[in-house]
Amino acid sequence: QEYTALKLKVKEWAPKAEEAIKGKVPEGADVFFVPATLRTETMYGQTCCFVGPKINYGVFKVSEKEFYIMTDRAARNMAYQGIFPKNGVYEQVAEIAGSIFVGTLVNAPLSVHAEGVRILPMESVLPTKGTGVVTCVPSDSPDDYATVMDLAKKADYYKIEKKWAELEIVSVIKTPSYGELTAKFLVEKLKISSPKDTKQLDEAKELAYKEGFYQGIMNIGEFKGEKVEVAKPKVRQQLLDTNEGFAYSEPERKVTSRSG
Ligand code: ZZB
Repeated sequence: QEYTALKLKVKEWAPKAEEAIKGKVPEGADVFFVPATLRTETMYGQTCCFVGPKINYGVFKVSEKEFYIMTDRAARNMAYQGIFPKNGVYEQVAEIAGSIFVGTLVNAPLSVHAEGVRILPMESVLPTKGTGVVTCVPSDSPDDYATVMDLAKKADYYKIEKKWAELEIVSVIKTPSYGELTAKFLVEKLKISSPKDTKQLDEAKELAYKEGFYQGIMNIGEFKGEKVEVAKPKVRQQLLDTNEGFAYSEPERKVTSRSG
């Protein structure tokens, strides 16, 4: 599985995260959350970035100036893919639970929300897939749409500010069957009422992938009007060229979908 790992630079730590990271990362170094995605063409629509609240994350040193946040498992894989300076070696400077990061403000490359997006909790993030960090695109990912709706509805319960889950959802891709907001359309059509409706969400994801890839037309950005099939590799290449992303491949996959 060839993913694109995206670099979301921390702009402002949540207070608890600031405390946890203090003294572990040199002054002036950049720290990035590193979600893995297969849908680079949707990055314009990022409205937040998810971590599993109960998952333990490592902060890994890539150079004196750059640190990445992801699971230990992902760091180990990356150590054999030329991402760290020495083959097979990766240095962890801190280990922090996902819940601690919630509220941290990060810069999401290409997102229309240039002011930054927040780190938010998602219960269904799998520690065994990708990097354990998931960027949120509620226009095109039914899981993400269902989760941001739930977060906004139960903001107090999740101990977040409601507005963090209510960033505008812009149209990224247009399709003949589902219109301008594929995820919203499918969540409503399949009567999905919570992120726990995993069976319907898996079905929605399948439908969204197919329709988006084969019928989708870009509705935003530099490649607006082009077919998704055509735009997808171009957006990816851009992210690689600007060093806002890098290729990450998962050597073996034990899990094929979020619900297992
Ligand atoms: C942005 C995005 C936008 C995604 C979209 C999907 C969609 P798959 O097909 O099952 O392999 N993901 C990555 N890592 C994890 C994880 N650890 N736990 C849970 N979800 C994870 O799914 C790959 C996608 O699953 C990735 O691409 C990521 O979400 C998520 F519009 O990134 B995606 C119809 C889906 N649309």
